[in-house]
Amino acid sequence: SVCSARRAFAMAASGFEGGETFRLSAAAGAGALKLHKGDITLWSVDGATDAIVNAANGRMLGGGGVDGAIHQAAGPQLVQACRKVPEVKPGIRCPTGEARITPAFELPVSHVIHTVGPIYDMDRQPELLLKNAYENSLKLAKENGIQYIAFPAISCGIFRYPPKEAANIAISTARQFSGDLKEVHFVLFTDELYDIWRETAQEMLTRF
Ligand code: AR6
Repeated sequence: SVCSARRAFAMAASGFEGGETFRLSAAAGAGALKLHKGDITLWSVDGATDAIVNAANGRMLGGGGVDGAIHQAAGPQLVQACRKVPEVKPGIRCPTGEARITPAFELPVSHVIHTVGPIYDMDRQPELLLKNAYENSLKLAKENGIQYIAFPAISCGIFRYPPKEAANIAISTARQFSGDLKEVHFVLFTDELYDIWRETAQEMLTRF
């Protein structure tokens, strides 16, 4: 279709083949951490069980930022699948720091993992909540046989988390799951975020 041709072109142009690769730990069989600049809705690993993570809100019915982009690219079936996720309290399907999984519909990946990061200036213990969002996404991935996962910079947009602190939490949490997934990717939307993630990875990890 025109749509998939456009997607294939955008994929090639978005440089997901390149990026930078680090070892998640020194242990034998440890997975890789890969960094890319680009649009997460275009990311996938050919032929693999793969997931992108959505920086959603508790209602899980869409929004702005990466959430809007993911719903737009997945098509209207995604919001229908989200509506079927049970509410844990009125209107809330995914409390802050938790994660939920759905199919990915028109996206090139097999699953979407929806998580909710903290609102930096409003939620108490934002460090713990951001760590929980990454950790619960990675656990859910593992439970669902996902071997390749891509995260955006959760909470670093509308929720205003300071990016350097967010990068420390994101990468140190990914490192704790070094044996469980083949690859953990971060797809950063801006040069600034990409540079911060790269510097943080250089401080914490070694290159392959
Ligand atoms: N690919 C990768 N990253 C993206 C993309 C994209 N296509 N689009 C934006 N980003 P945000 P939050 C980056 O605001 O701070 C929504 O309304 C963006 O530059 O999307 O967790 C939800 O419904 C930023 O670095 O998420 C919630 O209500 C990062 O993704 C709320 O926003 C996250 O920014 C969540 O706020």
